[in-house]
Amino acid sequence: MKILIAEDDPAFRKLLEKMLAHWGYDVVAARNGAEAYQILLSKDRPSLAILDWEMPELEGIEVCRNVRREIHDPYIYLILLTSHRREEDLVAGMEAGADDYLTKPYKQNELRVRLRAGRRIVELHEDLAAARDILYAKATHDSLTGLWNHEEITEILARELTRAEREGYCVSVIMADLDFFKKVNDTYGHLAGDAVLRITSNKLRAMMRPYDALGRYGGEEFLAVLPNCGKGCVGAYAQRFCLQIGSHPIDTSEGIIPVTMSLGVATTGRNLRWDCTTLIRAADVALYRAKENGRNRVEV
Ligand code: GH3
Ligand code: MG
Ligand code: MG
Ligand code: MG
Ligand code: MG
Repeated sequence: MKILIAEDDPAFRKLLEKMLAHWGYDVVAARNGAEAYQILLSKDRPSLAILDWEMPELEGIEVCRNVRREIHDPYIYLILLTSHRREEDLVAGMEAGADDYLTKPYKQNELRVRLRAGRRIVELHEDLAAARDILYAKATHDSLTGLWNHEEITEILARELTRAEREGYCVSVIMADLDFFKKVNDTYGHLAGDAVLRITSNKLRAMMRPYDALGRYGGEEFLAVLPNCGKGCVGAYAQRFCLQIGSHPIDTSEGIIPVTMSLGVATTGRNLRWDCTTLIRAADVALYRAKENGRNRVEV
């Protein structure tokens, strides 16, 4: 584990460095508080820090305050190591954000086990962060296709509409639905149907700009959110989708499956207030028309 030592006394710093390296830590050293804080702000920051109190430029206690104010993730475990031995100092140090407080001259074994306790806290934070990331991914993505799920793509659309109104550009959506998909399942089986959904998702995603969003709106329905894309732009987009899906049958373990897609598009006006429901409903109406007019086509 990476550890920072901030200490202005060169001899004491060297001693600490050697000892921590001997205990297996990956040691980074700073000669003053300002340098220490810069290191803690850096991308590859240490997750443990031992800070002297009295240092030039920035005191250890100030480093604690800055870290707690500015850096929340990942957690940095802070230990003040100081010759300030009064109870008020300990209270002030811990109130400034230190996790632990040790006085000089320190006892080697005590420092070693206190660091171990710090490591446990850091590891707990890391586990929590990983669990949080997994939960977030699960809560926002569709597990079959990896696309945004219904709730998230709707949220994304709502956010884009707010931003578009503020910044004065339009937003378009495409509602795309695979044609006669029930028949694909009936003919080739559900696993092949799943493969078709996955491959179709990948193909659509690959055709989009990085700032567009694609979600699985329902079973075999996809919703594309295209910020800063007007009527002409969305029409061309949807035509490309339609052509790409309709002219390239999908290779699955159950055989080569021809599929087509019907698409409805809708675009916000520049000055009217548009909400999610209105825009999705408009795209849905257009999709319904595409189905009625023979499928494998785009309607506005
Ligand atoms: P249309 O052209 O009118 O859209 O006909 P359709 O058969 O595609 O539409 P319908 O709504 O009748 O049927 C949708 C089918 O999509 C039925 C359902 O079993 C299938 N489906 C929905 N989600 C999944 C899925 O996750 N995997 C598979 N394999 N099939 C799915
Ligand atoms: Mg000092
Ligand atoms: Mg369908
Ligand atoms: Mg249907
Ligand atoms: Mg459908």
